Amino acid sequence: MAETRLSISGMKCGGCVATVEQVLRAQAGVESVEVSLDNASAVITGQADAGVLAKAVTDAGYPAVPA
Ligand SMILES: [Cu+2]
Repeated sequence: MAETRLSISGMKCGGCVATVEQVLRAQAGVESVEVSLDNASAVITGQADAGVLAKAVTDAGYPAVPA
């Protein structure tokens, strides 16, 4: 099972975390999602492409890059 880590900026509260989780879970190939507000990061398992995941989160308003 592939694991992808993203560095995500702009998350300020649990609502932001929920939004990011929702966006990531909606992507094809995603098995599980763990978003950390404290670490400004996410860990995703599954076969999704890191660049695609980063773009989806960025497009939702939280600039993200593969970490
Ligand atoms: Cu928020």
